[in-house]
Amino acid sequence: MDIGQLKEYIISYTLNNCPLGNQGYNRVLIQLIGFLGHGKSSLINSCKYALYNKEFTAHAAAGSADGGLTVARNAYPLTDTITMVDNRGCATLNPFETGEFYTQLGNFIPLNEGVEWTKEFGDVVNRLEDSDIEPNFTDIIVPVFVYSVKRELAANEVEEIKTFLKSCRDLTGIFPIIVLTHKTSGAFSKFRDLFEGMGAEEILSVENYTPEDNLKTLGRHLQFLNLIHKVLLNVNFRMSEERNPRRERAERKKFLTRYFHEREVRK
Ligand SMILES: Nc1nc2c(ncn2[C@@H]2O[C@H](COP(=O)(O)OP(=O)(O)O)[C@@H](O)[C@H]2O)c(=O)[nH]1
Ligand SMILES: [Mg+2]
Repeated sequence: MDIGQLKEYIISYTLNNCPLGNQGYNRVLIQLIGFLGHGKSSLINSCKYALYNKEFTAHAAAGSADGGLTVARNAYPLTDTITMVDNRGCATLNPFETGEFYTQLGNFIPLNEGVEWTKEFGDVVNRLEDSDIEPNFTDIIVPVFVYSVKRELAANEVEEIKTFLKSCRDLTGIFPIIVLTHKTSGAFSKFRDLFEGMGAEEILSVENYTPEDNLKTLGRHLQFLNLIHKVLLNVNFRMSEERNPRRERAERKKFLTRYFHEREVRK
């Protein structure tokens, strides 16, 4: 596909055209997860820019390099079918933070609302129960893990991330696609090998468009279109089998209940 065909494929993509129809799903939710300040918001802005080729606009507010800004869990529609979610990031990946990620990833926190970090077991259970009032089960969730190659990883963190990525796979049925950001500012091939060793199937490296540097080139645009294309290939694969959206939500809820229970027991 050339760039025009790639854009057309993405923009006109609809779940209704899957071999077995939409099976009750109506949206592809690309869920961005990762540490604070690694470029999640910038990735959303870059995808919009590459897809529509208008002036570069910062739709998702990007924060400072050390902090990052996102506290609400905001959704940014890319097309009629595809939406990107800027999840709340964190500084480390301890059991507390990962629990929050799984809750966001499983769609048990509403979109476009602030995310309260919840520590106590009672609060965690209440939040899960409350999510049943207006359950969301019509999204096909695709996890994307955003990681800046400017940040070094300690050995224990590698193990933590490996476990985390595998759990994201168990929760969503898709191994998180890895996006390495700041690719011209670090040893991205080292991280490529590292993530491949953690079981990652798709690893893309990008230089995000930013307010400071948004000179568009073919190669740079393609980085982002290729990412969305990879997402849709994963969706097509899942949608080629019979699925039940309500059952899948129930499975995600069981996963979370189990996770929080085990965490509480260990505590
Ligand atoms: N040079 C460069 N800067 C980036 C890249 N990605 C993000 N940034 C900058 O890093 C800072 C944090 O990015 P942001 O998107 O807010 O991270 P988030 O917290 O994960 O949403 C911002 O100042 C961005 O402009 C990249 O690939 N290259
Ligand atoms: Mg952000």
